[in-house]
Amino acid sequence: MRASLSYTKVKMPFIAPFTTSFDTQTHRTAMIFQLKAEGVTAYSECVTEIKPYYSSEDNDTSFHVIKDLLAEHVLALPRPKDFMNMDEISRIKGHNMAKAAMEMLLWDYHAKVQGIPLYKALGNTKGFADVGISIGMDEPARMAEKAVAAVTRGYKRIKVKIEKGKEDKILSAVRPAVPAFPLSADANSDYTLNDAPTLGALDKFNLVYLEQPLAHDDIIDHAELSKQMATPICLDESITSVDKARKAMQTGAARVVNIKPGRVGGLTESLAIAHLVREAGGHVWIGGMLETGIGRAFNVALASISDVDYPGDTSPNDKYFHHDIVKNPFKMMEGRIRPFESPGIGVEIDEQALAGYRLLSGVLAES
Ligand code: OSB
Ligand code: MG
Repeated sequence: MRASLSYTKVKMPFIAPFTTSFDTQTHRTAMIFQLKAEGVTAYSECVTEIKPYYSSEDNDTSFHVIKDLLAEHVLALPRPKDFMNMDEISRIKGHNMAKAAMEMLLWDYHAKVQGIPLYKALGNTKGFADVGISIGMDEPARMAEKAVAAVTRGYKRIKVKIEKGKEDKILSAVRPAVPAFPLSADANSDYTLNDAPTLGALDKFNLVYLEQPLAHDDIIDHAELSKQMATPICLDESITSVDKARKAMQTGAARVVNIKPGRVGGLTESLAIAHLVREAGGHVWIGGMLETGIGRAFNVALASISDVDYPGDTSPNDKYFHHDIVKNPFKMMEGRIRPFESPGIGVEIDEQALAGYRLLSGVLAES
C-alpha cells in the first residue's frame, strides 16, 4: 500500500454558543482528513457544517463529493493546482468546500514532502497574521462587554454579528464602548436592497466596513448599495472565485474581501483573489468558519501572506474550544499570531482528543 486517505468526523463543544443571523451553533461538527504517503502524514478540515445555512454545502454533500468523486484523484498526489485543473475535478460545478478540503490536504502534503512550513510555501509572507475577533449575537450590553475585553486582549479589529431589526441596538451599545477602534458588522446576507435606508443609517457608527449585508450570491445589488452608503462594503459569501472577485471590484460591489479558503475552493484560488483585490485597490483579510486547530492553521498561514492587509477572524484556539484536537494551539501576542515553523501546517495532532470527539471514521481510498 503506497497511499491512503481517511477521515474522522468529530463533534466538539464550543466554549460558548455562536449566534449569527442564520443560526446558533453550540458545537463544531467537522470532518478531518488524513493523507498518508511516502512516510508523510498530511491533514485538512472541511469547513462545511451540518446544515447548509451559510452556503449551499453541508457535511453530507461535501462527504459525498469527496468520497465518490475526489478521493481517488488525491491518491495520485498531484500538486494542488494540478489537482484543481484535472478534468475530473474541474468539471464538477460548485462544491468548493469539498474541493478545498482536498486541495488543502495536498498543500500540507507537498509542503511536508519539501520540509517547509505551509506559510513559506504560499509565497511572499509577512511572517505573522494580524488578528481581529468575530463576536456572535447576544444581548447588546454583553456584546459591548466582549468588545471591550477583546480590545484589552490585544485584538486589532472588532466584528459584531448583526441581523435585520437588531443592527441599531447592537451598534448603539458596542460603538460607544470601543470609540474610534476599528469596528465592523457582519449581517450574513440578512437584508435586501429594500433595506438600503436602514443600512445607510449605519454610516453614523463609522464602521471600517459592513460585511455581506445582501444575498449570499449577489454582486449587483451590493454595487447599488455601495453607491447609497459611505461605509465600505466587504463581501464574504458572494466571493466564491477569482472571477466573482473581479466582478465585485469592477462593479464597485466591494472595497474589501473576506477570503475563506474553503468557500473559494482552496489556497490556490485564495492567493489569486488576494492578489486581484489588492491590484484593484481593495483590501483583503482572512475569515474563519469556527475551525478546529487543523483548519485554523491553514487560515493563519494564509493570513500571513503579504497581500493580506487587514486583520482577519483567525482568533487563537482558546476562543472556541477548552480542548482542541491539536497539542500546539496558537498564541496571540499584541494582536498577532505567527504561523508554525515546522513543515506543512505544523500542528501536532492530539490523538486522544481526536478519539474522544470522534463520531465516525473510515478509509476513503487507498493504493
Ligand atoms: O460570516 O464570517 C462569517 C462563522 C461561521 C460562519 C460564517 C462566519 C463566521 C464568523 C466567525 O464570523 C469566524 C471565526 O471566528 O472563525
Ligand atoms: Mg462573514
